[in-house]
Amino acid sequence: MGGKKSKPEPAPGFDKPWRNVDWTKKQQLETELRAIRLNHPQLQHLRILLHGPVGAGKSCFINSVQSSLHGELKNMAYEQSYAKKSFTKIYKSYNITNRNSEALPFALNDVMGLEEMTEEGMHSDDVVKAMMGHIREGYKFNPVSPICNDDPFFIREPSLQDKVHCLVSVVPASAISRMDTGIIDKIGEVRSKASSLGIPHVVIMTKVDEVCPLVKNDLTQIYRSRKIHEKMQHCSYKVGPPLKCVFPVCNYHKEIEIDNNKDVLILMALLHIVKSARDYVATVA
Ligand SMILES: Nc1nc2c(ncn2[C@@H]2O[C@H](COP(=O)(O)OP(=O)(O)O)[C@@H](O)[C@H]2O)c(=O)[nH]1
Ligand SMILES: [Mg+2]
Repeated sequence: MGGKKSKPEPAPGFDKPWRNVDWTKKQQLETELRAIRLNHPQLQHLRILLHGPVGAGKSCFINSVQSSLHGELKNMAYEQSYAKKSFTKIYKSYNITNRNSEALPFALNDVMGLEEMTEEGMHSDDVVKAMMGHIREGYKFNPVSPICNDDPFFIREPSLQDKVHCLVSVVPASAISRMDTGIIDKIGEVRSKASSLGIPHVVIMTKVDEVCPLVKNDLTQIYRSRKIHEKMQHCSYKVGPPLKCVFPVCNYHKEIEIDNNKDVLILMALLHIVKSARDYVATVA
């Protein structure tokens, strides 16, 4: 009985980080974001669509981006303290500004949580329609039926400005391993449409603090943590994009002060998203 030899546990951290992060480069990231140019007469800003399960941290990510860029905590998108029902039912676009109140050339769009759409309700149809620019801001999502072509919020012939230029799946590190296959399939449907249109797809992995004590204590350990590496691989495998398009972040969720290390991870992810969107727009000009 009990003759099992226990294998020695691998150390929780790699000797060296597997991605390089300069934790002093927050200002440089802000400067790069401000310097993004679209060179496109039809476009005022790039449109980035966030989607993912209820409670993944989509609203929190929008607020975290705005907080990082303002140097103080901001609450523009409504977060909820329990992840039961999706709060976001109205299709809304958040324009992003910096601390000098300059509008940055991108907006983050928030849709309802994926599990709120019923199995028969055309699955991820509304997310795909939003991605293709058919849904006007202010539309109230109906969980049981997707938008109809004669709805006043339906845009028949979307302009490049109405369309989405980068798709972002927001996935919590703490739930990726046991995420419902129904949700994974819905994300997969949206991804395959994005890929057929050439729209880039990025994954934001939130709640890294909930899966690794090393990282919870010190965010600069993020790329030394085996746990985080493993969760990022899960995200890549289950959601689809390669590992280089998966970005771990820790949102502002309980703190009341700005944190340089959170900001660096959030702004690195944002810069990658915005550059992908800009490059996509350049190809469809
Ligand atoms: N620990 C932790 N909690 C988070 C993080 N991001 C979001 N949350 C919490 O997760 C809950 C749901 O977040 P919310 O942004 O409303 O999710 P949404 O449904 O995707 O918009 C809130 O209670 C947040 O405080 C994170 O990075 N770490
Ligand atoms: Mg939300």
